[in-house]
Amino acid sequence: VTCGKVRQGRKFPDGFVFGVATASYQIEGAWDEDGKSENIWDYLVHNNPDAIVDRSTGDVACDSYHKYKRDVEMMRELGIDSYRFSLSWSRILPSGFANHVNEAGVQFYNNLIDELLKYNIDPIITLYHWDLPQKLQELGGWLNPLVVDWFEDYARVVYESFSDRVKSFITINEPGQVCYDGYGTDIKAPLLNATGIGEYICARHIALAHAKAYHLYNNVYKPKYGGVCGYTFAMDSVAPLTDSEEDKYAVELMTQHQWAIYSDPVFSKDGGFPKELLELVAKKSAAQGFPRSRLIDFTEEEKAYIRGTSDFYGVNHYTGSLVSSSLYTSQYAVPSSLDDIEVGQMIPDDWLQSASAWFQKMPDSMYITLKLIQKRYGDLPIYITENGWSSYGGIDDDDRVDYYRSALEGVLDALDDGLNIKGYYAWSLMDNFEWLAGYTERFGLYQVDYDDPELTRTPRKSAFVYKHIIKTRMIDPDYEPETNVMTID
Ligand code: PNW
Repeated sequence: VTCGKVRQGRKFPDGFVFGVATASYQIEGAWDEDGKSENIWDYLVHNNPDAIVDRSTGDVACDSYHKYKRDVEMMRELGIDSYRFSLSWSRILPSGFANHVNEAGVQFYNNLIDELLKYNIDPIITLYHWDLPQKLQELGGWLNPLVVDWFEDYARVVYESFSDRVKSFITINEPGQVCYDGYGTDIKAPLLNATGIGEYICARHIALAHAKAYHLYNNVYKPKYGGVCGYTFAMDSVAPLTDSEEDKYAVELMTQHQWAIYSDPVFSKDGGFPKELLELVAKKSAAQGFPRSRLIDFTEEEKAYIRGTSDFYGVNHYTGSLVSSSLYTSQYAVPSSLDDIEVGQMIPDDWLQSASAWFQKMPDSMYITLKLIQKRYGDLPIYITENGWSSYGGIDDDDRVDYYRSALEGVLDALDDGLNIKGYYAWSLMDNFEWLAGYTERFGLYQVDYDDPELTRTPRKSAFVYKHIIKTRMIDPDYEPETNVMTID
């Protein structure tokens, strides 16, 4: 692997989309305003404050509910083409169900969309970025098979409200993080920690829910308005520890565990869950005395229903690891999905550590990740729907600048190889509520001053560098911003 390789003069193709991404709970605040009800993150931060590193909440966050015009102004400063944001389900449907639509919630998003369109910024909506209405969680959330219908009902309200002006939808952000982090472990709300059980039940329902929402868009709204509907996955770059066949197989198993269990049902030729994973979990489950496998396969009819239900592949990429079965230790809970695959991971010491414990800078990881998609599913339209670096704060964010430059070099390398990459969204427009890490980890191109009641946003060095890349459509490794004053060009 090469690190920091730069070939001068390469340009991003015409029509390549540059954007920034955010998510509702992480930026909006206004947690109980204008009829919004509690979601699983509101519930977690209010009832279990110790679960958040700095005991903070998203009650106010960046207050984008009130400051959205400033947010759009920042996007104009950056010169981006497109903004990816998510909708708060409990703001639109306070009961969780479609019996009552909260018009004030819909109005907020209408205002935001209209402000974006006024300045030619293309909105791309994520329907679900982790903030399930708490009332639905009390009914089991993503573990209740009825969630498939609840999600379709919500999607219908979203499409009815916005698809006249919004042409791109993403059903769900990172099913793996919803299922594994939220139900199979305790890394995200609702912290269920049903290891080896919750993630597999959820994996089934979330694929069906996505597919149902896709079919609805495809059958009813696409013919009327045009537009596209896709699905976004978190992908680490997984590489073998050694060249051995065993370690290559470990890469395949880790891939199946991390993301292919969610994306194969939609993108693989035959559909359904990955074969090896199905077999391993069935075998382990039997040995553990379970009367049936903890991972329930789809029926043939379900497989056909889910297969092919995405107009593009959305990838959120940050980090990577080296994997090997020799790194597996029996420290994992039994049952659990890491115990099911018996693969371990390691991070070499010389990969730069970010402010997030899980996040080190792996050389060439963007390129490797994009090639993994191509290898598994062939050539298909790809959007990089998130990518960015975490720091502890501060305006001179040289590590973030380096990270963006190398990731975007990786995108250019992949474009050179003929991959159909259509756009790139930086995570994130500004610092925001970083889930269990609260406000201790900063991902923003703009710094947010949380001590200031105005929540003033200030551009970091990386904001000027990203702006320059967008404007020139090239990566200049030597570019240094001459000013710290942002303007709208
Ligand atoms: C994303 N990984 O999650 C989320 O979509 C954002 O909401 C979040 O703020 C951002 O990353 C930063 O954490 C991730 O496997 C999911 O390495 C998975 C990984 C990384 C980030």
